[in-house]
Amino acid sequence: MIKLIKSAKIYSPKFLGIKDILIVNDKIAAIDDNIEINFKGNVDFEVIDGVGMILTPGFIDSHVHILGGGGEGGFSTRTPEISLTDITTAGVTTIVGCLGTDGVGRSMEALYAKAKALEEEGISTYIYTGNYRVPVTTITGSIMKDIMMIDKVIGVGEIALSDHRSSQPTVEEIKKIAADARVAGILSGKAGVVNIHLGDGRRMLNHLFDITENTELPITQFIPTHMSRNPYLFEEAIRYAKNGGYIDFTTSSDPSFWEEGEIKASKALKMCLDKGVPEERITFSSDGQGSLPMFNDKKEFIGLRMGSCSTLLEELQAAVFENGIGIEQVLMVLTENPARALKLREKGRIEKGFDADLILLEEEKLEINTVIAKGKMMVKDKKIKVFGTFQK
Ligand code: FWO
Ligand code: ZN
Repeated sequence: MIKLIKSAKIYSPKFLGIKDILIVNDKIAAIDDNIEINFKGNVDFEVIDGVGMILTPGFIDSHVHILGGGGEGGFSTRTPEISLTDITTAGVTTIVGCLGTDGVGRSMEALYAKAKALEEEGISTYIYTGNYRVPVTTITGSIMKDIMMIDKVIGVGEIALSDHRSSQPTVEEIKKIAADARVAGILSGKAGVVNIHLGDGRRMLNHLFDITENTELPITQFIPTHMSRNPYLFEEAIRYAKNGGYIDFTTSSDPSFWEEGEIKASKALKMCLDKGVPEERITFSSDGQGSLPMFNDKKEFIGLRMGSCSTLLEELQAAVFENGIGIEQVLMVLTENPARALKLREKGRIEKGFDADLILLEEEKLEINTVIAKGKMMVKDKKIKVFGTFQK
């Protein structure tokens, strides 16, 4: 299977200029000013016209409830599992699945099966072992065995802190979880990160500052998310990032959250860059299929919406068009930075030998035209590939 994309503007995310890209099977085989090849005989070969388009790495979404989530309003508020179309039409070619509040009605085994299903359908999938709660519910009975023995498990999460729905874990419990995840990651060549869900509670990042200041664990062992959900946490997030930590902003949101002080991910990125946070410390993730529950000040449930992977592109567009951030910088938080944080080798950049995970965006409005995952066409000229055929 060979594809040649001609004359696209390449953002790798660094701008490389107008180039041709040769894709052989699932890899980027060559990037050059002008690549000419012609075959005799029947070869599976396709030329894609990239004129007027921007070519970027496929998005890496590090926090998606691929099995569905929710339930905070009772069983009828469980959210549905994700479909391949929800993912590919969002430009996502690599996804990390997780469980959330409900670690009883949803199982790690089912999460793994869903990740395998999406892999069979053509995208790259990984999972975090566990859910909001401590002790961590695993597949093998051990965090270290899950990370070392199950290829798709790259870390632990999402573990809830500073939230009325958390298991109220002690800092000692979080230390032990991170220690196990780290060593299992080292022994298996994986990130072994702990994805931390931050709620609106006043204790914010106290546990993480305590751990990174009083143990040997590196600050990059954690990926704290929802970091712009309120202005106080956002201020702490900036301090935490300046200490060398990763900070992840959730792109799924609701206007009612903004009234309560949540800072839109695109705005949070702008404010971070203006305050001198190094761009390589910041990531976006969608919380796709996760519930966005609303509670009143007595913590009573008043309703919920659902996150979507499509908000990654919406916040990319908002960052460029509403906040004036250069597309190279915005693409970093969706591609190269999550790839580095999660130690996903050969992903997150357009480089010879890297996985052929690519998006063609129409230059004017940065809308998705084509999505290629591991060299396979998933969306072509805005038509979506469903069960093997391209449909509008
Ligand atoms: C966030 C996922 C939240 C689930 O605080 O954590 O609930 O299990 O599906 N979502 N609990 C949403 C905010 C960041 C807006 C989750 C959810
Ligand atoms: Zn969460």
